[in-house]
Amino acid sequence: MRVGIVGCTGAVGEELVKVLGERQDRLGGVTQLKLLASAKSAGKVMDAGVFGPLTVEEFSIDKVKKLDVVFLAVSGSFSLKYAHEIAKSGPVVIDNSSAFRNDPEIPLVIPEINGHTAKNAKLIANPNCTTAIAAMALWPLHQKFGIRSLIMSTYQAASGAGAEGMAELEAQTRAHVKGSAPEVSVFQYPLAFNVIPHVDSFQPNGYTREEMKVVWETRKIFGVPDMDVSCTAVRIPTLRAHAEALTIQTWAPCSVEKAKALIDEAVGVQLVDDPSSNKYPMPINATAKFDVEAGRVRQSIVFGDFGLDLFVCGDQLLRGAALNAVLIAEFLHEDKFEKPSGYKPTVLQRFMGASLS
Ligand code: 11C
Repeated sequence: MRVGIVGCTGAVGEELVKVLGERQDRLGGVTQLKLLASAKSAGKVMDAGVFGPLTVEEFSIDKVKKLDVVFLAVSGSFSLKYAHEIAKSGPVVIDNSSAFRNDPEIPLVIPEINGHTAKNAKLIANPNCTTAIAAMALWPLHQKFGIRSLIMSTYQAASGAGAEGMAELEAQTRAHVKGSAPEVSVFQYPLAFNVIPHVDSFQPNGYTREEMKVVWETRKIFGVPDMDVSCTAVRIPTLRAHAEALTIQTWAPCSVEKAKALIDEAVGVQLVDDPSSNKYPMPINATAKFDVEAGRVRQSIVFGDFGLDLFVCGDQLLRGAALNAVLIAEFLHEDKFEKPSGYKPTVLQRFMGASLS
């Protein structure tokens, strides 16, 4: 497979190079890897691991049209301008930006959940990290119990703001230790020793765009346009793994034991749930791991037999970006597009649900 990465010098671009190196066998081997970026980075030599040192080239359509897959790890405005043109010129485009996620014509894909929607697509959107990490733990529960509503609170790492965000957190932490004033440019306030309930721009409804991405994207990936979803997104001073507290209300009765067994069996999620020995998901352990960690599973006090609380952590740059994108390419290569069965609430359940709320 001939592969290109546009935006190779960013935090996600660098992870794409590493993940491709690790998993290239699953793509039938990567015979050519082209690293592309803006004119500013062109000429830079990058250590591309198993692919050796590679020189970054300035992006142009001509340079990508003979490739099989092009990953875009660039801004939404770049994707809007070039993604369709690249796809028309030949390669399949897997776009990590938010540009096309809400476009009904473009599949938004987590391969383990809705890979079938990518069949024959030339342009595929990769979800927001916050959505993808939660979805991995929620999907097995949704298939069995049917998620009627989801309430999420997030604890998001600095890497969500790219390599600059991580560098700013590290610099602020060093400044704090030295007793000097923190410099702030990426985040709205100092992030070190603080939490900031503001990720992305505020929307007219008072939610942030990050919070609304969780609403829009979860509905689209699960194929449930009327799922009730609400999110409060908060930036915290961790480096690269997001943590999320999830509360679900289900259509069918659920139990902690069954939920744990379902998470344990699911691909891409690891059950970490043994409170008696202080084992639960944490960013420090989820960092650099392909699997999302899920644990602290409890029967909901609010929703009783029809609800659960849980806590998840996932590497923002991997399941939240680079790994998911590479898994999409693997899924296309494998060419298996069975549609998984989701839970369908009965008419009676819907009627009873409506009369209870
Ligand atoms: C953050 N979730 O943590 C964002 C980063 O829509 O792909 C990813 C933004 C996106 O800041």
